[in-house]
Amino acid sequence: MAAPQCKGFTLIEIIIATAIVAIMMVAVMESFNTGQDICVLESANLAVQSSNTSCLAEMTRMLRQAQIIGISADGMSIRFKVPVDWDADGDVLDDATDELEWGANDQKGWSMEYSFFVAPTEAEKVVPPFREAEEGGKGIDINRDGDLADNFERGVIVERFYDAADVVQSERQLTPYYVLTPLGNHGGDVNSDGVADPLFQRVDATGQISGTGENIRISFFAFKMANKERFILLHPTSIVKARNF
Ligand SMILES: [Ca+2]
Ligand SMILES: [Ca+2]
Ligand SMILES: [Ca+2]
Repeated sequence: MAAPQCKGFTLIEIIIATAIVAIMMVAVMESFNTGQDICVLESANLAVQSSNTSCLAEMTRMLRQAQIIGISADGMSIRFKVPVDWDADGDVLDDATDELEWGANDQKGWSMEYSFFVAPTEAEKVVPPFREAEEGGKGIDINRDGDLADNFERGVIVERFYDAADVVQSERQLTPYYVLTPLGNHGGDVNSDGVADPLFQRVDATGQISGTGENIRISFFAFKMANKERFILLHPTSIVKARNF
């Protein structure tokens, strides 16, 4: 009777088994990384969306009651006043005439502005150091129009208060992410659909651009890098009936 053969692993079998385990490990790690990427992207997306909502709601709320002073030629800023209870008597009306009293920041005669402000340069070190976004340099199609040929200026929307003598008294950043506008062509076409994309634009009741329209279209492209390759680009828009042009 032959002795039972003690069957071990051959070298080939061990190499194959090791290779299979290694391939499985790589697959697991990759799915973990992808999961992490999606998670990072999703949380950045939510953050930008929620900031968008509050920033757009804030501008909409103020402009709805505003007396518009003017929109800049490139559509990247708007100046206005709102009714103010400057004497804290519980109303925004002149005691003698019953007319609305206009101002800003609770001060009669003041005005306020929402404006695109180019993010400071690296030397200024106030916000993360990049003011220009070049698709070619980054290798990403930021405006998702199928090419790497577009360059943008990155900025933020700021709120400024001017006193009655037209001197800026305070300034605050409204958007915690970047707002894009074409480099060298502020207010131009961001998403390459042939239509300019200023922050503020007068439109008529049907939403068509009109120099005498009584509505204001507020619109911007919010941009945020989630990590080195992934980014968020949102385009919140709102139309406000401005009663006091
Ligand atoms: Ca008052
Ligand atoms: Ca592009
Ligand atoms: Ca456009």
